[in-house]
Amino acid sequence: MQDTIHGICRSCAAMCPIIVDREDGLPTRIIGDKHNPVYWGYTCIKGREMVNQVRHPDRLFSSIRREKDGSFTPVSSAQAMDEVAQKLKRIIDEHGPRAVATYAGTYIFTYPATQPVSTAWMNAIGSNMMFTSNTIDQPGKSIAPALHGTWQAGPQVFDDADTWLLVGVNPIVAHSGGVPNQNPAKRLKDAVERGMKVIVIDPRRTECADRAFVHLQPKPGEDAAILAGMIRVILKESLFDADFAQANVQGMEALAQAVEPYTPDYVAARAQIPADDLVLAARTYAQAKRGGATAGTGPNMAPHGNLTEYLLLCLMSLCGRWLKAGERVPNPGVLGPSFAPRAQANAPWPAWGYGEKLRVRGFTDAACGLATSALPDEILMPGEGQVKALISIGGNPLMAWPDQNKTLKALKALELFVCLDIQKVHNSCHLADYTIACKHSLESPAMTLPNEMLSYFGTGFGFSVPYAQYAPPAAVLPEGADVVEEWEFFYGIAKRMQIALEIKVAYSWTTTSGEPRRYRFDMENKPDTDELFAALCDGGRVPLATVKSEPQGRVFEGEDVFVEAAEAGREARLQVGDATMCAELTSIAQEAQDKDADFPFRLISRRLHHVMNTTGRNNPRQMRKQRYNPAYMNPADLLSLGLKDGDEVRIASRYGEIPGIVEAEDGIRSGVISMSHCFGPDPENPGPVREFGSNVALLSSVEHEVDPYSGIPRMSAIPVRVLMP
Ligand SMILES: Nc1nc2c(c(=O)[nH]1)N[C@H]1C(S)=C(S)[C@@H](COP(=O)(O)OP(=O)(O)OC[C@H]3O[C@@H](n4cnc5c(=O)[nH]c(N)nc54)[C@H](O)[C@@H]3O)O[C@H]1N2
Ligand SMILES: Nc1nc2c(c(=O)[nH]1)N[C@H]1C(S)=C(S)[C@@H](COP(=O)(O)OP(=O)(O)OC[C@H]3O[C@@H](n4cnc5c(=O)[nH]c(N)nc54)[C@H](O)[C@@H]3O)O[C@H]1N2
Ligand code: SF4
Ligand SMILES: [Mo]
Repeated sequence: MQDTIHGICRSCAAMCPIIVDREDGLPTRIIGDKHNPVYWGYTCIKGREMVNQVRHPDRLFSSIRREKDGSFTPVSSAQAMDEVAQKLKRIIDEHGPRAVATYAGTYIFTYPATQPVSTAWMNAIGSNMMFTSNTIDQPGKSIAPALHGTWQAGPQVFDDADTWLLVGVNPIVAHSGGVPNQNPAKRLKDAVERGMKVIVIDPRRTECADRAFVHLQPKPGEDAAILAGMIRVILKESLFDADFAQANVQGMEALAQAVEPYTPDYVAARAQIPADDLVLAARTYAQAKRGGATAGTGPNMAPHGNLTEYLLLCLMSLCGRWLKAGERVPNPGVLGPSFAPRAQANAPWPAWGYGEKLRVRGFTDAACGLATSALPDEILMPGEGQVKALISIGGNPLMAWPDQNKTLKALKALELFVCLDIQKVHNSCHLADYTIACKHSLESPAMTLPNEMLSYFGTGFGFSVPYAQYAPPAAVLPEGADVVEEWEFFYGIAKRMQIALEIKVAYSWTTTSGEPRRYRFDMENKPDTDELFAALCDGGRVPLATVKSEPQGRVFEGEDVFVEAAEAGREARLQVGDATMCAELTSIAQEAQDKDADFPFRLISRRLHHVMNTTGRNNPRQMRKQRYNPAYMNPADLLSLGLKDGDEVRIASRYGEIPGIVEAEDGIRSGVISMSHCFGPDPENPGPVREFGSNVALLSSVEHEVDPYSGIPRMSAIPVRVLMP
């Protein structure tokens, strides 16, 4: 039987609405929904190719256990949970709950129930050792607001802004934010056509830079200096919003002092950009009426990521880029709670130095979470508190974590390693004692709550209109399939360990005041995913049932909500002169400029359109142009090294060396190599670079050049040299 239903793509955080053609319940074609008012029919190859992912030969429809000889045996999910629960109990009895850690990777975000239930389970066993990919991604996005404070009413939105600053973020390819992730290419094009002046800071002429009014193409890793330079121009020329600053901002003198060394000429020389362009960027940003600013993975993975994110917030606050009293609230909430904010600051809060203490390199819990880069050493280092068991949830530690050699050693040292995955590819699952076969995103209900809550993550994230969608499963399972949702695994092992689960904090509850909410699980009768969705949406502005009744998704307008004036006597201010950040600015201005002379190139991070980190690499249709991750370089650099497209080189940093296949890309500045992550062969079973690509994580060290709070190592702007094979 053929039919067509509405669905939600969950291959990335954009959560595009899709139309799924099916044959007997099995997807045969996925296209965008051109009638959707927010996405206008957008999809990408990663989403459309899910038709080849649900029944891919690598797909797991049964959990697997790795035997002592390295072979794999299929086991039922019930048996896998029995055995895992038993082993966990023993580990906790012998070593205490801290010996158990979780790592949440990419595929936790689009599954609303996973994070609350896995956290409830960790709370129940008494372990704080919860790690996520956030601390190897954009940890500055969580650290900076803690140091600066937040604006209750949120930022001005992209839709009516006349300037927008994108720093090392490329939403046209990544659909991650910066430009809201609903059809970002069209959004950016339309905005420029209506007069928006886009400013891009990126060493590469990206798809977004093609639309820029000013494109600063700096030496990588100089973003903090560039933003300090822009702030200095704005302060010197009095281009800031004096009324807003007077009422809501503190620390202006400290900031002015810290940016003083960053004259246009100094920044131009450091970052190797024209001084006039820097001044133009500063004036363009400050003189526009409305605007926003977003940084992405590029600067967050380069040194000084927290500072870059912090200076962006300072720039926003100096220019009053926040919603003011009396303005209409663009998104008053749909599945999440009603949002009726005031035009006032929330004071800064501690960014680090509390909660769980790690045994390595002095890390504590922090606004971004625990340092994932320290987890391998927490596993390898003997002594009290040593981590013995790790559960990876929709992640791929072996391919994604910095310093692959150490990661490999650590994963092999575990007493119990469990991966929750949909497929078994040449990756972490090969090392896992149990791989729990999970439902594909098309096989379970979906809703857009995570994307809605993303607006709290940064400027240019989430929905700027009250849009929502709920979709029932869009693909049936084959007969005999034994797959679980990630949250069901945690429920299952909790039940076997005879512990009760309770959700105490859910991201969708955090903005409500009054009585704290709780969701206590019935440990006898398992709830279903829809019941959990209902609990997470409890208190939402629009009932989940209403959203369910419109399966194609829509904008749920209600009565207009306006930002209210600040409470009388409100004292909280946005802090632009944080002492740690100002001291970091001062020290950057003093650092030697020639310390990397032996490493003349800088290797930077990038996303590839056709794959999502490691996901998609086993689909020949997604890899039809290239099977590997090219080392993209400026054509003149290739010429001067005597290289041509397709030649193999070696790329060496201070900490490691990888092979690379070079390819010319006109838009890359000279001296830069742009290369994507999550490639490379199984390190224990090396294969040809033209087949597997190479793993750039081998170029980073988790011991040197790491951020003191998030632990993120230098994963972009890495000093490297090019060697002939
Ligand atoms: N050097 C360097 N390192 C990096 C980066 C970089 O730019 N440079 N980027 C960093 C960033 S931003 C991130 S977020 C991390 C990514 O780090 P991870 O999240 O650890 O890596 P992924 O490859 O995204 O892992 C996804 C895994 O989930 C599986 N999967 C796919 N779909 C599903 C599903 O629906 N359910 C479940 N349960 N599993 C599924 C895939 O098979 C795969 O094994 O890597 C980081 N590492
Ligand atoms: N197609 C696709 N989409 C994805 C992913 C994917 O793998 N493929 N991954 C997803 C994930 S996990 C994430 S976190 C997001 C990330 O989303 P983004 O942060 O937008 O990631 P990129 O597209 O790599 O954009 C980062 C940009 O930073 C630039 N850059 C690198 N180093 C520097 C630097 O030192 N300074 C400056 N100014 N720029 C620099 C790079 O040239 C690149 O253009 O994307 C998500 N979306
Ligand atoms: S942008 Fe993301 S959500 Fe949209 S179709 Fe592509 S993978 Fe799916
Ligand atoms: Mo990421």
